[in-house]
Amino acid sequence: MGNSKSGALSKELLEDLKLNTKYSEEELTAWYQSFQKECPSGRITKQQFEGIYASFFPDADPKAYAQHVFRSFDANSDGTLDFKEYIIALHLTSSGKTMQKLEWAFGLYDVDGNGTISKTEVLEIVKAIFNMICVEDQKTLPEDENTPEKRTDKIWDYFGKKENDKLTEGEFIQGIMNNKEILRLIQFEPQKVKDRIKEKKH
Ligand SMILES: [Ca+2]
Repeated sequence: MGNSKSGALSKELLEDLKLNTKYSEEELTAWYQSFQKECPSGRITKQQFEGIYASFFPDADPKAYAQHVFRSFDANSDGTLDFKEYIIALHLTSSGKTMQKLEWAFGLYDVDGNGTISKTEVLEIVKAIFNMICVEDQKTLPEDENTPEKRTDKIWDYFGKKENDKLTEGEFIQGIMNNKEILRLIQFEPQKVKDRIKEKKH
């Protein structure tokens, strides 16, 4: 990542992002311009990132989820994301390529970063996801997944794991490939995020 603080989006970065996100040149250029305006330093802080999520979900509490997403993209843990990390953080979650998305999801769920996922870590992320579902929508969830605990049990059962077992990245990805239900349960209604981002940008 060059540290060009001002000016246009470099051709290299643009190509890279087009490849990684499926967004058009026009969209990326427009987002880059507003990013530059809001973050003249070229980096976005955790607080600013939380603010963006808060504006997407005014009737819910996305803070915890935003923090987890932020953590999973802040590779060097310096508390900021550059434009590339920011775009991927905001958009990979809703529209990335499958394998890339699954690798990212593993990092999201591996809260302590030790290379495996425990049931407690699943529950932590599922709780953060529940905070983003407004009360009205929560009422429409199926009986066996309408609390973070139930949903976590269901996910853990699908993976065929016992209470204190751990999930490796390989098992995580394989499990999701084998059972589409898991993917639905581990993510926050991606279509909704996508719609909100669209509403916001246009
Ligand atoms: Ca872990």
